[in-house]
Amino acid sequence: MIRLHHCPGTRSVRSLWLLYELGVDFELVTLPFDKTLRQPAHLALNPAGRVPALELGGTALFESGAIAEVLCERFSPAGLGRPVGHPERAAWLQWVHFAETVSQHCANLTQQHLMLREDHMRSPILTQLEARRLGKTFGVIEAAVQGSDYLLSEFSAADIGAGQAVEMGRHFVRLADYPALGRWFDRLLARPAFARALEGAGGFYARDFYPPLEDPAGS
Ligand SMILES: N[C@@H](CCC(=O)N[C@@H](CS)C(=O)NCC(=O)O)C(=O)O
Repeated sequence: MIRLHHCPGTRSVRSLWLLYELGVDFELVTLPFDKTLRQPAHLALNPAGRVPALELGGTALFESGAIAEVLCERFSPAGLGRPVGHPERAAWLQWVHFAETVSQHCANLTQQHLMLREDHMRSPILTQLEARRLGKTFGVIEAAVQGSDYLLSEFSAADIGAGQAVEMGRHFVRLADYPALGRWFDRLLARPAFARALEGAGGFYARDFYPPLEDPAGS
């Protein structure tokens, strides 16, 4: 039995997209992005009170990179995954987990722009710094996909992790500044499994783009 606990528009899109690409049977539990994640029933699956959480044969996994590794190992070792001994194994692992280097800035920016509702709670400096640091991670992907369709020789779970992170990040850093990344991202968006995994995500970000906040006049 495979059951994914998911909130639309969040990192669990990563696991959902992968499950759709793998074409395996699974049950989807869609949760609101609120205190539901702090309920004992959810904490029993993800003790940090977050998504994704994946129930898989009697265990619960709660880290998206580990979920990608385990699902690929089991269902697509040399397709969406890269098995031990494969020449692209190390690079595959690195990109699967680089998704979190991108996502940490998306999470901080989401918190600043969306979750902190009062202006006095927000830090313009933090939004400027985090947007710059997110842009640097986009630059790393930009360099990797110059002249190639995907992060590795073929589409893989590495593109899924990083692609989902860029989907969040594009609300804070303009893709137009990263043309090769933009073409790679359009290629990913054209995949039916990605479009399906993004269903219902539209409500998460109220705006298409959140520029860094300006410093208050005189400070
Ligand atoms: N490193 C974890 C991060 C999971 C995570 O922070 N998920 C966010 C959604 S993008 C969450 O559930 N946040 C709820 C909260 O912090 O209350 C992973 O990749 O699975």
